[in-house]
Amino acid sequence: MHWPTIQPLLAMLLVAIYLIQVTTAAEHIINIQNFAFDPEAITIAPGDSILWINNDNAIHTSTSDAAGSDAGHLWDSDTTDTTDTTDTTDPTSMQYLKSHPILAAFLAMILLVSLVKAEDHAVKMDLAQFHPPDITIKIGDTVTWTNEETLFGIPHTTTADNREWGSRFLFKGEKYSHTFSTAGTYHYRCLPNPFMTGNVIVEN
Ligand SMILES: [Cu+2]
Repeated sequence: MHWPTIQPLLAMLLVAIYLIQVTTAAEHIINIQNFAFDPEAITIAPGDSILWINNDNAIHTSTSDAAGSDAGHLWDSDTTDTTDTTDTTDPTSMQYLKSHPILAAFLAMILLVSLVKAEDHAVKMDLAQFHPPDITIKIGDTVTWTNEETLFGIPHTTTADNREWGSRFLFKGEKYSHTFSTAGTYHYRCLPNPFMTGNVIVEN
């Protein structure tokens, strides 16, 4: 498959992975009761959150033992909020996206934009005809004409009746491209072969 064909599939796959990752991020609750954590031990996935709730009348904190490289605690409810997020294992890139939903959403958006990206359409010049003679495209798309003439390799032009575009004489193997920014039907011809005509229909 060539790249423009793969792009939408790739984008859909990554958006699907993103949605699965985002919807599987869990929040766990640890209750503080009778001077104890309940549960005392908990297993979570990278990207998950833990919410500690104090049900005692006494004041408690949730403070990690482990000192970081700058001698700080990984989390400490005394210095931050009562809620904190911890990653106790090295997250993979996908788990990283899971714990950074805004970044993941941004990447998903870029991929979606690539879906609606402008396309390039090919029109062949052969046997003194345009193939296909009529082509329907979207605003922003490009048409590329290529002389693939099998009849003595005679040269052709692609020339709009309204002169919006006009190529020089294209010899066998040569190309000419034009990008369309306005909707409409564009009739065009080959100057040395006036019977050789085509239409580009540009839709919104
Ligand atoms: Cu021609």
